[in-house]
Amino acid sequence: MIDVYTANTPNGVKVTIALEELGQPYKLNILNLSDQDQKQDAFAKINPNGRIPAIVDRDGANGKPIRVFESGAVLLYLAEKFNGLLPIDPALRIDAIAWTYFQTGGIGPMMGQAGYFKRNFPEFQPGFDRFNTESQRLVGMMDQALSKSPFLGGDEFSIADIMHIGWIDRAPAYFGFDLSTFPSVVEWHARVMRRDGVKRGFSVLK
Ligand SMILES: N[C@@H](CCC(=O)N[C@@H](CS)C(=O)NCC(=O)O)C(=O)O
Repeated sequence: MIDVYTANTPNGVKVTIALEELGQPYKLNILNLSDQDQKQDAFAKINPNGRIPAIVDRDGANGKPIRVFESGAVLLYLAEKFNGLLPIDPALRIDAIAWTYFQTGGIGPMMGQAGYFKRNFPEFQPGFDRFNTESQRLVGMMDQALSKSPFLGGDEFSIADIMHIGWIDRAPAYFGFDLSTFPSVVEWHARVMRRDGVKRGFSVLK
């Protein structure tokens, strides 16, 4: 059984989507981020970075529980453990993993900071512009890739798509991101949101 520690956020939804898509049972622990549940000592043993999402696999390697933090690592762990959500072909597989890193190193922090400036320092335009411009460039890269294949990792839906869907879904409301200039991303968003596992992954957190 997998214990999931998460919340209703673009990073938090990744793990519930992955487990729903993989058809695996899990125990959901929803943390209250406003109450700082993620900064409590007990949670630091699961994620020393004090953030969600994270998991504990009660049946980890060598029969011992294992904790995994950082959403990219969590999805890789689940994909490998349950043999799904990653292409078998080595070239396609590493491409899906590259897009997974792209999300945690690019889309996540850039969109996160754009939203932060929009909400907290709306009068400081240079702060917002810096992160919004970079977000636009990164989504432009996704648009290029998605104009050639239905999913970020190629023909197969994979963890690469799960990493991005919550961010793309929320960016318009979060910081006024205009998706309409990225038609392939708009089509991909609709394609991914139609999947039953994706729908369930979002709805269990609402
Ligand atoms: N790189 C991390 C980012 C995790 C992250 O920033 N999570 C946010 C929610 S979307 C969080 O826990 N925020 C609460 C806090 O920073 O205290 C990952 O991909 O797992």
